[in-house]
Amino acid sequence: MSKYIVTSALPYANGKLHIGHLAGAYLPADIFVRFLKLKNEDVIYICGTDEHGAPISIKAEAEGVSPKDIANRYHEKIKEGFDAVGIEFDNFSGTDRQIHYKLSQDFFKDLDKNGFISIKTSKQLYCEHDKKFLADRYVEGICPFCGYEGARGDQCDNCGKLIDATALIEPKCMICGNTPVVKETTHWFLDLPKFGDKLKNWIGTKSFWKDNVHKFIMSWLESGLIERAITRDLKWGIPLPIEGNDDKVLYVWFEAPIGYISSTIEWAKNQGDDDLWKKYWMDENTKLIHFIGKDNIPFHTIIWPALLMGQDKNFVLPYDVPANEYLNLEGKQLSTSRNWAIWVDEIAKDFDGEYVRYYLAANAPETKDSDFVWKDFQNSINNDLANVLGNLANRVFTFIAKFYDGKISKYSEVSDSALELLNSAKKIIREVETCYQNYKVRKATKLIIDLARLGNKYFDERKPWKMVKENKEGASETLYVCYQILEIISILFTPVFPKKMSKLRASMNLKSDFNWDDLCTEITDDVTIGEFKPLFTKIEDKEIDTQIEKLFANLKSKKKEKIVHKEDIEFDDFEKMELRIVKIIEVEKIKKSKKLLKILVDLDGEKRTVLSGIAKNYKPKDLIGKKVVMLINLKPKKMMGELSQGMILAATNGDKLSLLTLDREDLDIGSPIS
Ligand code: B3M
Ligand code: ZN
Repeated sequence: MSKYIVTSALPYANGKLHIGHLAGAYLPADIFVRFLKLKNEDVIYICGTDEHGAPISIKAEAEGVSPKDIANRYHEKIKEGFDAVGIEFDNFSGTDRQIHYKLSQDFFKDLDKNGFISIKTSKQLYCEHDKKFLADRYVEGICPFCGYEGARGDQCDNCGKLIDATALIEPKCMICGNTPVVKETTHWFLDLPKFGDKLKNWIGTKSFWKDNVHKFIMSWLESGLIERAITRDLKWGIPLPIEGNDDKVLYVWFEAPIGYISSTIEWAKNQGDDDLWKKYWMDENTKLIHFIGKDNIPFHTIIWPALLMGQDKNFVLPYDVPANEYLNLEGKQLSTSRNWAIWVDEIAKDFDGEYVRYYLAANAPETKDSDFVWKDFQNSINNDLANVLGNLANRVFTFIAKFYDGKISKYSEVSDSALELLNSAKKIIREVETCYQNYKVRKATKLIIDLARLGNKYFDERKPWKMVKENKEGASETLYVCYQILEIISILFTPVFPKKMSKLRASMNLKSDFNWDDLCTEITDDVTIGEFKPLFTKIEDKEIDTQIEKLFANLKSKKKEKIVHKEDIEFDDFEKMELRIVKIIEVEKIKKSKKLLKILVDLDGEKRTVLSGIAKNYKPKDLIGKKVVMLINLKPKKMMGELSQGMILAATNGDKLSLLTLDREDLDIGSPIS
């Protein structure tokens, strides 16, 4: 028997859960854990809220409350969301707790003692309006790797690459919307390159990891490991355990994964055995499995393992990191800020929480992004569940009650068609087991519904409604076999439908304490059924129409930014800028970017290349020949692999954009602006 620690990414305590969270990191893990528990494996399922970092303090500032208030509020709300859809952790903690502070600081101290930390002065973005260094999510801009517009100060959500905030194109302060400046500050860095060989060897043993995860790490390793700042100039967080420097806090991604351990320590204490956590975390045979969304891959496969490797204690390293892709909504990316989302507490109020589990399991974004479509949700509940599985259960119960007084006996001789069905069932059981074991929930659900379909087909072919009149014994064989199929499904589907399957089993008079080994062996010669209520009710069109209306009604359009004035400047400051008229001579699209164009300009004989974020507003051919205003002496910057030598000026309100052009065509190229 193996020991397992299964974790799901710690959700930020700055908002409620939406279905995208569920589909990516929680439901697949919950199903996996329930499966392991059915197999009598020794498994603990660990999670908690991620309560530090910029997302929480930004929200707190916006509302004028303390970060702790925000963390507490959303810790509760997130828990309610999980309860509503039956995500059951063995422990659900939070990172703003004493145990976690101490352990995180110990982690830092061990790394420091073992020579993996260095102190460096580095350049960071600073907002002069808010008097604040803009760490992580305090700043957004265009990703320098893929051109995505909403990239954050530490990572791009689109390509997943980790970003140094100063490399962001067109950075903006998330508090006031102003453009930050670059300022120096001191930080503590994790010396990742020192772990290079060890990480490579370890990852070399992980050929069984999912393709998307493997590819991501390989490209990361190829581009070379660099030192990463693990402290931040923020007030909210775990103080750096170095005397005189407690105005710095540990970077949220340094300490959050340590939360997996601190939550386990809390669990052990609650179990009344303080050391119990060590039996899991310090046994090299434990399988540590992290379920995450794809944006969390680099943290879990490189940085977190390095943190573990740098400890004096012998912690187990991740065994597997099944990362999922994203769930879209009605064909568009989920967006919490625009409220293009379905919130877990809301959907679970309007529909059975297990319908949500089923639909998200059947459409899990395992190998590619998948889509939540309301009509499709309705169809899969009405067709797969009500018409197929629900129908099989209904007819079996109705027949046994009506013609056999609720009691039938095992067949003495089994017909060929029954044998065929039972053999298919055995094969499906093996396949479903492999699927669950390998996090292939999508396929598992499909196989189980297929089994119910086979059951219905067999029932239709045997026509027990006719046979019961001529051959009561033969008809009872049909019912007994279908009852067996339902018994199998009641176990196979337990990880997805814990409540419904337990109800079904109660109606079938099957034991409530069961496990995977009971498959096919638990039925006795005689079976008696109990009271039965249909398992699934169909969803009406109007229920779905209401949801679609609600979705669009709540959609927020992008906010217009308020005007924030900058500090006064001297005339000299203005004079430093070399602004001139240039003429656009060539324009090319940049393949990977929707926003940027590569523009070649003529500056009175001198040619310069500029990358400009105007692709959404201008077609390349319409730009050729235009005379525009350009900032000439802006330091050249490499973006998306190209060197941009200056900046073409434009006015914009976010959506609309206009280049600054001339109202006299005969002005010479190169003319200065003053
Ligand atoms: N709090 C989740 C996110 O990126 C992040 C996960 C932490 S797991 C240690 O939204
Ligand atoms: Zn990117």
